Amino acid sequence: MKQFDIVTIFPGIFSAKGGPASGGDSCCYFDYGIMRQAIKKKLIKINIHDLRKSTTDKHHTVDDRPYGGGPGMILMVEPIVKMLKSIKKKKKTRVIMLAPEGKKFDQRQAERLAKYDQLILLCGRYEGFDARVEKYIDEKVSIGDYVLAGGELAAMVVTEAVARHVPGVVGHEHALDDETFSHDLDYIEYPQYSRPESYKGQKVPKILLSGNHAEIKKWRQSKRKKRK
Ligand code: 6GU
Repeated sequence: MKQFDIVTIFPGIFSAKGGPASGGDSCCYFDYGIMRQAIKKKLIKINIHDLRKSTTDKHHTVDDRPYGGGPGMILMVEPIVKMLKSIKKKKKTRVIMLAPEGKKFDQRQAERLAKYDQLILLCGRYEGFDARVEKYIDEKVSIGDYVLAGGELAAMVVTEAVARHVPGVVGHEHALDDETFSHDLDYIEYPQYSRPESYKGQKVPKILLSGNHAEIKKWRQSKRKKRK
């Protein structure tokens, strides 16, 4: 069982009214497809933590204006440290801050992070975090060179990409051992077709209907393209 603990000021993004992904009955992203199955089979566990629950003032303040001035608000250090303390740590835990200035996430990073028992994912909002939060994290991760309003989408991306490396999460129909399915991201996979055999003049290549598996394999290899 691999555990993901996502810390956010918008828990509803992940589980409206605490959906099945977090033990309730409404729905959100992780309540579908491979992620839903992985949770149901107890291969992974995803906990969503509302940062506002770690505040001490009556207004549940999580953000404040930066010293020295400047636009926007930043996430305060105290609620975050309090939250990190309250999340029970597994043996091998990694605390990750999702931030656009972080190290670029890719398939290799996903494989690396899959080696931990637990990932704590801190979602930023506003103009970022109080710099003193950095002492409490292990690394910063970004999902690409563009700016998002917050780390929540990035946390979803990281969670799914890492979860796919947990044995049993990706089913046999996508078995990693079939060489034509070798997840070599330098290549674009061969084109695939399903019914109907002919669609508005576009026909399924004859070879795929031949039943000749050796020839089909050869054809598919020939159709794989190097990615730009
Ligand atoms: Cl992790 N956060 C934000 N706010 N924007 C991003 C990102 C993260 N990764 C790419 N853009």
